[in-house]
Amino acid sequence: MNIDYRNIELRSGFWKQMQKLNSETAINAVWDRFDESGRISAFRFDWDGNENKKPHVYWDSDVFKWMEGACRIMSKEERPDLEEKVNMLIDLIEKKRADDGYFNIYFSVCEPGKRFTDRNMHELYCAGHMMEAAAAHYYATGSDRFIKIAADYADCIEKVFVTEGIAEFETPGHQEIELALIKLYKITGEEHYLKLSEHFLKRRAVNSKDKPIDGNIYHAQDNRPVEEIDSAVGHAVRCLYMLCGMADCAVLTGNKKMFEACERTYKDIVNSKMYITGGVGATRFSEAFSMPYDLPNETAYAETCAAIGLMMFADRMCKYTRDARYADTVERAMYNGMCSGISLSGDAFFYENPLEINLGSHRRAAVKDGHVKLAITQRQKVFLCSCCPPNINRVIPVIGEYIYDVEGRTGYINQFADSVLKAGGIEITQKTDYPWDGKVTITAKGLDKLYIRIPSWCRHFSINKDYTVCSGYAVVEDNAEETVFEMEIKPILISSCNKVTQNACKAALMRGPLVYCAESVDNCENLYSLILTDTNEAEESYSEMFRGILIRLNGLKIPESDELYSEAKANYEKTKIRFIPYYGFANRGESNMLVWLNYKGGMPS
Ligand code: FUB
Ligand code: ZN
Repeated sequence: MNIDYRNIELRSGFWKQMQKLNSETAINAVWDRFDESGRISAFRFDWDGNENKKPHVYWDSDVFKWMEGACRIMSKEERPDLEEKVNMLIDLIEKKRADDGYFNIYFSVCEPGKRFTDRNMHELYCAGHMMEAAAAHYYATGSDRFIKIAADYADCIEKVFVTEGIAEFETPGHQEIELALIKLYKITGEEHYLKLSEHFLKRRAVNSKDKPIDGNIYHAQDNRPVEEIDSAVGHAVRCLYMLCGMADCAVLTGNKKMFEACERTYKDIVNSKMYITGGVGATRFSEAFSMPYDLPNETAYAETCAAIGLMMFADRMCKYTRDARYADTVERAMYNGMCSGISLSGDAFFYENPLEINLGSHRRAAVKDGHVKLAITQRQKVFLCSCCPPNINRVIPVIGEYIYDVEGRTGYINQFADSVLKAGGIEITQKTDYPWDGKVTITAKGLDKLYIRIPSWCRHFSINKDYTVCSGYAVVEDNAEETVFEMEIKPILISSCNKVTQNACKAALMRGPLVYCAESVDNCENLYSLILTDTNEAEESYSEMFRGILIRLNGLKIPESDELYSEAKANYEKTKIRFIPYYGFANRGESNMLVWLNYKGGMPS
């Protein structure tokens, strides 16, 4: 049985609050900014030649992602305001598209006659996002109007790239259309869309095999044919969207080699290229994956879209393999690297998500080291390149899909949230205040077996009935009475592999799936003078503002001194170190911030 977010209701708690924030604030805030910046009116194709207002090559995609988010909200709530905007855009797309189905603002308005001549100009990427928006519209409204427009465009692309082979490049410069074509295939049942997706995947890197290795070849993953890859290279979002397409395509076409490439590359990411927050793409140069274990904190790029891409990929892998470890990665990215991308107020966003802010470095960069680029320290309402905010808009409404899955009479709980799934004769409910509390009370109807993920961060758990363990899940067969799954959630200090040199002698605080950070606004200005020792006597308190639990730990502080050098002494002072959930950093003005703090455990015995 195919279930999707429409089968799932969130009832309360963390994700329900996020959905409320998204549908009441974020979706409107992003629309307003897109309207002000000219992204919406660009759909009228009325650019007047003013260079300052020139439509950007990926404006279409920003708006398509917003439409996807709006449609997903519309499928759950009465939202005539969103419906009107979506319809207005579909009207414009229908009116402005070319006779052969082609639709692209930049190449219709700014460079007519140049379609499909420059691989780096995001045409196929924008097309993919149109298909995804159209799929969401189809599911939300049942109307086939937009999906037909998207299918016409896909037919046009197929003609140009396959049947006639007249495009000036072979594969998308920015992957996305591969996974989108599969959505189109699933709705229309037309196999040639799946074939087109497979075509784009299989042609990638085929012609660059003999080219000299330089940065460009990695940027868009042109270094190796997809079936051979074993590491994540280049632009992180491109790589992750490609992996999503590969996983889907491999499963639908039975391509074992392609699926194994997904498994290898996933391992490379989570074993050496992922921040503790689930952020990926460590370097701003090329917005790319760096070398293994190169995970600098202050200059972490960790684009919000990349964390979302990792969620999307890991979720697919979880569903295709039924291995709960993939869902651990989803959880890591969704609570931390993705949620840090949106302000607590819901109307401002981070594109980059650093794990360290040192305002001193920012002042120095401004005065002396103009070439040093650091992430901004405050969330913004819109960016010149604004891919991340609408990506949040579209993911939060479908978070239910990450929570549950069903196959035949077997149910899967991959994530925990106060929610209910109803599909066919099956009903699964979770009652919980997760991630703040580890108790989840579950009822299941119409199932033979229920798989409950045992998170890898969880050291102790209990279940009130018999269960077996399979691939990271507790499997419960007796679902007549409610199942009480209880995870011990408490603050834990985490260290990183010593190959991550930036984190040597440091530890990060986690509580359940949440990563915490210390900000100077709650502590001292110089966070580098703080030392973590243990979590004994950790104090927890609930904060309305952060919609969650804050933590206070006993720790040490190196005394302030103006003496440049002096004899080393362990003359630390006792102090309290205050932490907030990482997703909430930079919501109270500019502040220094650290995820990884100095750590000093006891001597080995
Ligand atoms: O290029 C389109 C989007 O903008 C990418 O996915 C992001 O990384 C940003 O470059
Ligand atoms: Zn982005």
